[in-house]
Amino acid sequence: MKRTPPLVLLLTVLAACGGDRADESAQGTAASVPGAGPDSAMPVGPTSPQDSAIAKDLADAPAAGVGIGRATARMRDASGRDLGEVTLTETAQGIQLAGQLRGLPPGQHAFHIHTTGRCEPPFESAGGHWNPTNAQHGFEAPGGPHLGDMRNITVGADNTVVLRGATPGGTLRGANAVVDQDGAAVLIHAKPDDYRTQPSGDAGDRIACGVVEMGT
Ligand SMILES: [Cu+2]
Repeated sequence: MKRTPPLVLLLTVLAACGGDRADESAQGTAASVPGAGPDSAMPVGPTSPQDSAIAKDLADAPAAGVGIGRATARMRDASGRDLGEVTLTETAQGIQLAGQLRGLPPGQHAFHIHTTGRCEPPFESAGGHWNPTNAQHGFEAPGGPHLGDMRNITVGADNTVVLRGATPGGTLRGANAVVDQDGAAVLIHAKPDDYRTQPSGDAGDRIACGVVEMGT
């Protein structure tokens, strides 16, 4: 590879100054990500509004779990296509969810835990929202939210999303356990959750589903 010291020096200096454009250029030079052009950056970064909302949800939650459990949900669309995996980790404040999914329509989508661990298209088999505390649906509803309510996810133009979620007060196997006799499922809907319409946020069709499986 032909080296061009003046450019490298310039990039180094700009990166050291914290210039965003220089950072992007330097990263693009250092590591080429297949299929990742300048317009396909992940929309949800570590400092997104969604992350801030999740952090606040958890900070406001009373201690719930003991932080020992881990589970996964293999997400599939109605045709059975594998979209990726969501990991559920029990923390002292609740369950945190994380994953990278592909093959979803761009835009905002509701992201919930539903009460039954059955994913038979069109996924009505997963039942309603996981709601062991008999709450109202939605972050903005009086008496809400359900334990299974999570913040909307935003899928990028490249049909992928790095998602995060949290269910403050929930546990995998302790009090208000998500993994009960009939299990549970992680669901993604066609539309965003409006955080207030009963009983499920006017989120539309169920477009992806994954049965929650406890880790070993
Ligand atoms: Cu749902």
